[in-house]
Amino acid sequence: METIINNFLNEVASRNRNQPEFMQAVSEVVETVVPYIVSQKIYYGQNILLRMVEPERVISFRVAWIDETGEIRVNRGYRVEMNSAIGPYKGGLRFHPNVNLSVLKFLAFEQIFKNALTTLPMGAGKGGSDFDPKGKSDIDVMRFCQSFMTELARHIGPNRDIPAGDIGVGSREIGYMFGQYKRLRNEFTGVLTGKGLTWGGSLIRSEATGYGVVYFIENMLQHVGQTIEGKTVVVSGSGNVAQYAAEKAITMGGKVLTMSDSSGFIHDQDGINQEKLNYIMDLKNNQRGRIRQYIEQYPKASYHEGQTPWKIPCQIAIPCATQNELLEKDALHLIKNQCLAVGEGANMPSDHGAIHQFLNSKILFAPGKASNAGGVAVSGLEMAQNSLRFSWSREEVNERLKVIMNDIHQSCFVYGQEDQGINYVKGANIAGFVKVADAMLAQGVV
Ligand code: NDP
Ligand code: 2IT
Repeated sequence: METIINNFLNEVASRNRNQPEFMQAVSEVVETVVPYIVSQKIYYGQNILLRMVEPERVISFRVAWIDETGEIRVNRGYRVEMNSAIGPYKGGLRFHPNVNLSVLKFLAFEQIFKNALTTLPMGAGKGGSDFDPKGKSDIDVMRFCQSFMTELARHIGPNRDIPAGDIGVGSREIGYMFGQYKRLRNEFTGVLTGKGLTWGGSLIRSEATGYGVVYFIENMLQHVGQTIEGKTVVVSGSGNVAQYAAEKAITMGGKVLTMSDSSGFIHDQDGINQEKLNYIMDLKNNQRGRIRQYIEQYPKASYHEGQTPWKIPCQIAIPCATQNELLEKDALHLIKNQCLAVGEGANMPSDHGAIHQFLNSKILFAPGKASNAGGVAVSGLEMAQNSLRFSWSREEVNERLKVIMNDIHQSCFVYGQEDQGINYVKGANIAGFVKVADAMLAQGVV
């Protein structure tokens, strides 16, 4: 088995040189899916995984724009259209200086399995730019978004490819991009998700990823006779996913001790309650400030510059910032401190070593492609509402989100059974694979 896996990875690596994040995401899937393929007559010999790792289409383009001082700026834009076996390409756009093809291909690859797990008919894509919205004026962000969309518009559409937000792309950026798309096409369609509530957006979309990860953690805990109530929770990040993961954990009786940004983390031993979280939401979403400002408002808390929060003892850990933010040494701290459950809000936040430490310990570990699927799931519900020209209530969308997270947990349960309990990594990878592979087999070699 090891030889088959290594030969496969060598072949993929030789075609994707200098793409470490992409190879990391592929290896994690291959380790669990290849043994399954070998055991299943219908998949073996069809080179399905080899087809899945090759994007159907990769688009790369120049984004030239003039900033408010009159200087001409140039960024690079991308859209990776990864897989359309079960639906139109679907996935977010990331604006961050470290965006490159390796990062977007890892995200697009994970999106294949995640979108399949949601039970909704969505293929996979991801895109973005090395543009950094941090510290930019609204005018500069608008000009960049308009230039970016001027090229992207020709490649997307409500039945072809439906982008959404991700790191650095929130409601402001979606608004500017939607406005430009509508102007170019002279059509009001559901081409982007994460839209504002008065112009086609869905209730609960902003909350969905964070709420979903907490629903998933609750599912895992219930399975071993526990709940979130009364447990200590460490959250990283302070963006969209982190904010609503913290909010739901607080509502369900958890005590949230930390939040962070790329500069450091804050630790509040008394717990971040809803009032304190509202302060963080205003600081991040309106003032676009830094998490260190929390201790000016709440001086009993502490700020740890340049550090991640994984040494703080907790029962539940929810990484919600970015890839490879939780390393093997961090996993060892969590295990030593008797953490019970780790639910990934971010995409691939735990590195290879950390995942293996979690799997070898008794920790309940939910990989992002299962536990953060609530965001894209509600994007799918936004698409459905746009097609119906109707909007569902907050309760209706939230109920559907809960059912979807439950179903994902159940799929992991079915495919991830092992002697020692459920292996959620294996369960999520195989359940996602089976759905897409069956569609690819039915549609022939394309
Ligand atoms: P936001 O841009 O709203 O927030 C990102 C947060 O992560 C910020 O606190 C940011 O800090 C921090 N961060 C970003 N890059 C780094 C870095 N290199 N090192 C340390 N911290 C970093 O993004 P989201 O909350 O939307 O996304 C967070 C994660 O969740 C990503 O992995 C994303 O792919 C994933 N995700 C998002 C979904 C969504 O619906 N939005 C759905 C599913 C997954 P700073 O402000 O200092 O940069
Ligand atoms: O990683 C993700 O699933 C997202 N950023 C959300 C994608 C979407 O289309 O809502």
